Amino acid sequence: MDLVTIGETMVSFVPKNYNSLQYGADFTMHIAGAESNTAIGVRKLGHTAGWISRIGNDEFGQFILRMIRAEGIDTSQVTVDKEHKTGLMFKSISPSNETRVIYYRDSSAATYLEPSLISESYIADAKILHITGITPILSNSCYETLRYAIKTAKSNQTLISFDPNIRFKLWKDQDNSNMIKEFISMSDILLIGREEADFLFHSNKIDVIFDRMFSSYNLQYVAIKDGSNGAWVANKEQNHFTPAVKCKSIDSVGAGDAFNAGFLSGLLDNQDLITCGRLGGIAGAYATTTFGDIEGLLSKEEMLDILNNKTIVTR
Ligand code: KDG
Repeated sequence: MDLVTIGETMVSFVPKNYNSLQYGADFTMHIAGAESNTAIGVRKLGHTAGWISRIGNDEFGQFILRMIRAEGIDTSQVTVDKEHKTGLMFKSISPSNETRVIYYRDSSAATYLEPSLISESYIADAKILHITGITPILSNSCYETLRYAIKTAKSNQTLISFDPNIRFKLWKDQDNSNMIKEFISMSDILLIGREEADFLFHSNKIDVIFDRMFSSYNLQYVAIKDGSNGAWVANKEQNHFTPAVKCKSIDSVGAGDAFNAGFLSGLLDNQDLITCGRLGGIAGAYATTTFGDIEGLLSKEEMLDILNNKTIVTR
């Protein structure tokens, strides 16, 4: 596989209207998982990808599996948990278009991922292992699973890509910064949100943040994603700003995962740093044009048309 990832995917219920949910809503069913979002994005851009997870023995689990398989992701490493249910989440969209997320995922099947479920050869054969800071927060066994996968990746030259994806709703009252930093210290590629970078590296100046990142950790590549303001991409020698791509944005959830997919697909294709940043920026922007996390992910053909400013004939 070009990319292998580990994490929870939930069924995401997206309301058709902009009411507060206390007044009721009609919902459409989607899938949402930062890791599977990135895997699907990479796959759509022409690479192979596998998703390691655990789902409940229920219809929601089957829905997730069917959707992810339909995108061409390898799901051979997904296990079914007969005792615990698939996690769910609900989106609530305010009239000003702000999306809120409500989780129903405590003790979900995915929180019972454990190191014994990880195949050493599956990780060893991958070019990139992509993980996020959501998974280790879910449970101690999830934390241990990631540490085991990273250890395996490291002894087999599999690159480790990490997105902190800080979800304060999951942190509850605990400060998990040190755990996130522990994962950064084990990573080769760091894909991080601007606010997360400011928070973890105690500065709001990009140059200071890059200095702190590259001097404290053994990172090869970093991307700092700042939503509609653009992104910065860097390696040890250089950093570049990538302006944001203009598009009709309706829901920003999933944009960071799509950016990761664009950036990582560029690395897999041996593109230069600036092109990787542009691929990330385009993928991230188009992901915001739909209410689901994956529906706005671009195919390779669409991506190349946009990258090359080709006029798209629609009729
Ligand atoms: O990045 C978007 C995802 O984070 C979200 O849709 C679902 O994985 C998810 C989470 O844990 O919040």
